[in-house]
Amino acid sequence: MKKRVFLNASAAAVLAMCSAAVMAQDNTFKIGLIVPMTGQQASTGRQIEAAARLYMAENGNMVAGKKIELIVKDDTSIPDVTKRLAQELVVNDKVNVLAGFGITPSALAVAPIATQSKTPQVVMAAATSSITQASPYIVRTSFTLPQASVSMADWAPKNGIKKVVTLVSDYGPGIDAEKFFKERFIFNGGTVIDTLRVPMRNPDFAPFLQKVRDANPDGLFVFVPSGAGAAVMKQFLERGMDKAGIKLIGTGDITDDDQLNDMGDGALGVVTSHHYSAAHPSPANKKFVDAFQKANKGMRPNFMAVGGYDGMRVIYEALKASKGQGGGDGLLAAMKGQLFESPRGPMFIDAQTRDVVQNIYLRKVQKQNGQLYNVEFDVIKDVKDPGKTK
Ligand code: VNL
Repeated sequence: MKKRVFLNASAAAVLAMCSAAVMAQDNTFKIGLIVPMTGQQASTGRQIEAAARLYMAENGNMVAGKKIELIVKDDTSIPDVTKRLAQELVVNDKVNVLAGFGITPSALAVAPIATQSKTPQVVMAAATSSITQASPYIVRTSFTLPQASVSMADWAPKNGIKKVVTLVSDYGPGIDAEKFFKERFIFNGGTVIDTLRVPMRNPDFAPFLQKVRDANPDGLFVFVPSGAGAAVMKQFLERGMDKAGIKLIGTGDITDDDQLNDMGDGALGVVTSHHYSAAHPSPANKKFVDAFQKANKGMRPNFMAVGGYDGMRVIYEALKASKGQGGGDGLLAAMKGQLFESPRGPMFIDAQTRDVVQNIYLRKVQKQNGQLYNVEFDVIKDVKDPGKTK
């Protein structure tokens, strides 16, 4: 009799455990974060992962009764790898959201998977305008190159830079930067003497910079992806191009907060246009930067980190609003139209385009507390992606 009671009790316990396991599975909400953690874009993955973990530490891992699980995968910035990882995450892990995407080709490689599986794809880094048109399930929390570039094309000719050469990485975001800078710059009365494109992988900037030096423009407009800016800056200075009177300008990718403080005083005075600076003077940003540095051995967050942090916010709030109902479509609907204060300033997910509308700041590299920062001195408010109106 005693034995039988024991058996029954243990059977009940096993049953309870089983259903707890099933429940736990049902109650898990999985985010598959695919980023480059190694290779040329490793800093992008490091920044985004750190920011995603910070967001979770600050906001807990229970949302709408579900336990959030973050699955991080390294795609080494190879689009075929990104695609395979996304497939595995959707089919095997049954993730609820795909997120990350360090470079444009990786974001584009996953778009068909997002569409077929009706899985929201939150692009936290890649910034070619057309990405959001590759799938109705893509939502972007980073920026677009047209968005950042036109503001520089408005600022430069008013500030003595009338003849420029452009130098961009030869792929999606670089071509966007070149096109939108050039069009607006010429519209504003400027002259583009030459448009140079450097290979995206293992670029050698030297021969291109020599060409620029010989052309002797007022300014050199540069776009290179996050992680490559320091190399351009070094060679620009080594060639004495600043001393020759050529002003280095560009989108903020070149004075990336991840590298800026190590670029040396030669970077002082460089003006760029971008959506995020670690020096953005708002209480929300101070709190973000302090918490990020505290959690990451003093690492300064860059614009990739803020894209990751805000991307997590968009996912959390969508899950809350849809109460975990409605699957991918329910989530997507709740991502559209989100309006909130980011560490970068106000930001908005345009419901029509699923792209980010945000302020673009003009910033100058200056010293604050002995460190180099992009110090904001002007703002163009609520900029929509100019690439979408074409
Ligand atoms: C892209 C755009 C990548 C801007 C970046 O860094 C960047 C992209 C990795 O769309 O590939 O700063």
